[in-house]
Amino acid sequence: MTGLVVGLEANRPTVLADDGTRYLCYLRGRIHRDLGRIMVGDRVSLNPTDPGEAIITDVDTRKNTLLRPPVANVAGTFVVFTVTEPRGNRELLDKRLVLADLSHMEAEVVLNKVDLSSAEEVEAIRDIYRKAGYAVWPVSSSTKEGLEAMVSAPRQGVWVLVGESGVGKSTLLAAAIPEAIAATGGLSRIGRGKETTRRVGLWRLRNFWLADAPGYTSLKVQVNDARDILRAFPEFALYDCRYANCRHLKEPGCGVLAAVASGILDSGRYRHYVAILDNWVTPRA
Ligand SMILES: Nc1nc2c(ncn2[C@@H]2O[C@H](COP(=O)(O)OP(=O)(O)OP(=O)(O)O)[C@@H](O)[C@H]2O)c(=O)[nH]1
Ligand SMILES: [Mg+2]
Ligand SMILES: [Zn+2]
Repeated sequence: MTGLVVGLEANRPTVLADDGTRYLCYLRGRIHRDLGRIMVGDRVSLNPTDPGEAIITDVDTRKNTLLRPPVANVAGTFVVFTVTEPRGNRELLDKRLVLADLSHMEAEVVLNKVDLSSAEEVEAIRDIYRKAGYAVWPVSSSTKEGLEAMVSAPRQGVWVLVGESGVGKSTLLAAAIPEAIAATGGLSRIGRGKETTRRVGLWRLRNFWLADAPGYTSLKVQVNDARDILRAFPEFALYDCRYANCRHLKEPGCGVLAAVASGILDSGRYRHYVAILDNWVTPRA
């Protein structure tokens, strides 16, 4: 049978088999040597041994991995952003959206703390990211406004909350999966300071899984091709450029530059695109 690793306690994986049964697992010899490498989110083959216990015989090849928190096969990230308290840095938001794309993950934008923000500002940001093709969820983790709409949207697989410190990732987790907090006696603090722990669990939320540890993805990557960055700026493709391979920097007849100049295209998104190109793209020699 096959299943999904939903927990990892003292290196013993808990697997939810496809028939709905939970097994506390051991790893077989060959895989045992790679023990450190089994992760929540892994798809595995297993053979039951005793009631509630099974041996893992194989681990599927991963689609991608996140290191903080350690989760395999991440389908998507919720990039949490706040308009106020703290005033969010939109360049970091755009970087996280690019990173998700580069890692073959979907991304959705969560605008948290709407109870503290001006409705106009929230609507302006929402509009920019909707036009860029992202699902945007204005929510308040405090009042739970918008939370139901966010969690009940159709999506599949394993999702992780990511974002800057203080935007409310932990509060959002507690609001979305109170059982997780009750079960663990607090939120896991993976990869932060001295409290680093390997514990991370997956919780079923409607039609997807949510990791109970937020992400602090490193915002440094190396990319060879500007087109890999452009995929995360799909709204630029709405404008026609003279050259098919236009990078929208200084090329004559660039429709993106014209759209920014006339104010149709958000200049922030454009500036961040240029900054990301500068920071991350190393042209092939
Ligand atoms: N008013 C209001 N406050 C919120 C909301 N969400 C979170 N907060 C508060 O914002 C502060 C930071 O929230 P956390 O959940 O700790 O933020 P975090 O993203 O987990 O921060 P780090 O763990 O440092 O990365 C806390 O004081 C929360 O109570 C919200 O929707 N509205
Ligand atoms: Mg937190
Ligand atoms: Zn162009």
